[in-house]
Amino acid sequence: MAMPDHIYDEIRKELDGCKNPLFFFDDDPDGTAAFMLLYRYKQEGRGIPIKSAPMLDLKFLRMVEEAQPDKIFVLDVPMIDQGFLDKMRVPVIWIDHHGPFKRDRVKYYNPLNYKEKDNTCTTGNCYHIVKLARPQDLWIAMIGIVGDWQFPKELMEEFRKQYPDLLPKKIKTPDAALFGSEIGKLVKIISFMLKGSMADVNKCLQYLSTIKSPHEILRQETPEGRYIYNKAQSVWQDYDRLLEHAKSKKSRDKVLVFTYDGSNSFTKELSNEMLYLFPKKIIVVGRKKGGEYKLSFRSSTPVRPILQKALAGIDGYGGGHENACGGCVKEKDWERFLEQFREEVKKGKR
Ligand SMILES: [Mn+2]
Repeated sequence: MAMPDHIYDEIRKELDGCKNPLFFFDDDPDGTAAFMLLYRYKQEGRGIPIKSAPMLDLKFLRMVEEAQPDKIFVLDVPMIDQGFLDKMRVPVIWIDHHGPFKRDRVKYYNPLNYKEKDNTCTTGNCYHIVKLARPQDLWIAMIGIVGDWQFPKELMEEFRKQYPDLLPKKIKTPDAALFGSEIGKLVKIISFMLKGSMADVNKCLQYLSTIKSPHEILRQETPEGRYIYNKAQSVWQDYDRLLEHAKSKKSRDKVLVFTYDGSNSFTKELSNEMLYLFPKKIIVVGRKKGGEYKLSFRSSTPVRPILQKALAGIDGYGGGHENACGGCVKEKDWERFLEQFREEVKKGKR
């Protein structure tokens, strides 16, 4: 286990000791599955996915005022603005596996603070919090774990026993699970479920909180499962079109850049799949929106240090994991940023 047992107990007590929790979570499979696990356990409160930027800041103050929570949980969100924490009048519990960061006025749980290099995903940690009460939610945990390219042996084998059709014996690596199995398909469905209008996303989240088995979605066995499946299908078509486009991009050096204009944010999903298809490249996927590029970086070697150096003198920011991170760069600085990025990649090779 990534964190000591008593830590998981401590977080469970935080959950037990509140009546109306507000959950902020990253809108990817890891953040969403982490929220689902805690929400299905608690059966109270509400959740708000953090879309478009990997940061919880004062923009979200209004939502806190509306929800009037007695406790706030922040799941899989890499950054919290100290200004936001200073304004909170209720306890804030932050469970994450990025950074680690230092912030005041928050209870911060990160496996990296316990074991060096243990970046067990937020879902994996949340499963340890609730598993005794809800062992039947292992399939929910799998969505976040596989979605974050992780493959913890024991849990995977347990899941394989429960759902051999979703994770066949031959699948032994996270990328094979993500891109070549039914559990991987479910990860994509949940990813795509989170696109589009907030009203519809909330409806899907509400449905997902009642679903008992992954087959309800994959085989469309219940109205709730079918709704989520169909919603994902329509988004999937947009995604496939962009993926085809991205695959046709040629790059002469190590860096493969693909940018697009569009209403849906697919940078995480596209960059993951592009790295799977082009494992030797450093993948940069950007979506142009409101005068800036929202970016995802993927590489089989550390890319975060390159990103951080390339941001020197650039109007933008970035962060995340060593090999998978995100960022944002103003349009006016985009070309210069790319030059600096390529330059840093070259320097690294020398
Ligand atoms: Mn994560």
